[in-house]
Amino acid sequence: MRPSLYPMNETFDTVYAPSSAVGGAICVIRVTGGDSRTIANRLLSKPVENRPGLLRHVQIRSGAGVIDDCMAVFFAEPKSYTGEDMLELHCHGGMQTVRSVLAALSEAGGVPAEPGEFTKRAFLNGKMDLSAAEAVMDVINAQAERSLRSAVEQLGGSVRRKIRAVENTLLDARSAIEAAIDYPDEAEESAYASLPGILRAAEREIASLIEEGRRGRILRDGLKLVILGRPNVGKSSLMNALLGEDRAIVTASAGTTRDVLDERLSIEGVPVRLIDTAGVREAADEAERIGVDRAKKAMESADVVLLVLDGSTPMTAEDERLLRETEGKTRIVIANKRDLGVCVKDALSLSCKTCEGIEELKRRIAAFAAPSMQSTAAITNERHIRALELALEAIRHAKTQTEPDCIATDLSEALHLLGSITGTDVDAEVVDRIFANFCVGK
Ligand SMILES: Nc1nc2c(ncn2[C@@H]2O[C@H](COP(=O)(O)OP(=O)(O)OP(=O)(O)O)[C@@H](O)[C@H]2O)c(=O)[nH]1
Ligand SMILES: [Mg+2]
Repeated sequence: MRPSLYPMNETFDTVYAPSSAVGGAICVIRVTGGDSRTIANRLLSKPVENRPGLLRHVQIRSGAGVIDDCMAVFFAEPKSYTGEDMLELHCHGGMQTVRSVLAALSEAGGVPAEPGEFTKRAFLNGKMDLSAAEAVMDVINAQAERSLRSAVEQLGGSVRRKIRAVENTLLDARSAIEAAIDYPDEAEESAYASLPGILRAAEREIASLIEEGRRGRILRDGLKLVILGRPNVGKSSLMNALLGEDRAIVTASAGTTRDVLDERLSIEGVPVRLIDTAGVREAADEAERIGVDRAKKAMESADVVLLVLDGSTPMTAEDERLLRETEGKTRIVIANKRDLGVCVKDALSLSCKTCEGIEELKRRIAAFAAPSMQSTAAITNERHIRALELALEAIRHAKTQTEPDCIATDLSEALHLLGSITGTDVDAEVVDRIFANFCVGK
């Protein structure tokens, strides 16, 4: 169903944009809109055939002569990504070729596309629901295998299917209320009597989607690991060992790391944000004091703290204090420098120098994310989770009401919020904001 967001008689320009990075061997330039066929016939050496989807060898021509010798494919509406007539040019990727092709497209009547305009049109033309359109950027941004799998499922309509199921429950509730409003005398015996049960079911369904979504957020945002410890125990060395590259500066003197370093990586398929911090101690100067404050702040927002000790020497008072401060957090206590000897027990013994124990650490980190990894079909988009939370509030409010009219109002609110997720009931402004965060050409 096409949402009636914009005036129905509004016609869209024919727009174009490079969809792959300029500077590679080949650059894909896409054109979408009602004039795509005219533009193709004007610029290409061969007219558009009645066999859409055929990749053909063509020359692109403008007033000055042939600009490029390349491949082109035409998709006739509605069988295209956007649902409109579309032209895709697979031209040479050099800066000047791309510049000349874009200039020719402009001369032929095209307009540069806005960010996300192709996917926005796909949504507006009913080719995909809004939640699937939003998943397109998650697919592009996915940093780990499981994140990608989750995004691909959402692209395939997993969010829409879950929302539809809850909508059906709420529609049952609404018919029960309508019966009560139409035949108030029979309300007790009618379907209205089943309303409390239906509302409880809706509440359960939405609450479990929210819970599953919160766990699944790790798939989108990464498990946040904060490396903490006193100076010189090997925190930055640990970051480098996990990353497999010399990212952080490592030196033999204490107080090397001053600021917070933030890197993304994948550990056994789990997306991770790894954060290295300044060694925690009584700071020697202002910069170090700020670094230590930042380290403590990072610790508070961590999903898992990696508390590093120097396992080759006895524990210090600072180590003891950090052990106490992180007691309530999810943490892994690490005794580093195993190659120099093992003094500290009850900790994961490893060496950043020889990499002994690093694999075991990776396994333990991945284990923390295991519950989140179960369901790659969870609703993980923050906008969707927020709408679900508000819908849950509306249902809970409905449960406290006795008048059918008031319950009906709450149900309409909940249905509106669910519709804003899939895009059947959403403001143009929200849609514009979503696609403004896309990249150009997608
Ligand atoms: N032998 C040995 N030395 C290590 C190991 N890990 C780190 N080091 C050494 O310990 C010193 C400190 O390492 P860093 O990684 O800079 O320590 P840090 O905890 O980040 O220190 P600050 O940033 O100052 O808080 C360096 O000389 C490292 O080479 C290890 O497993 N074995
Ligand atoms: Mg450091």
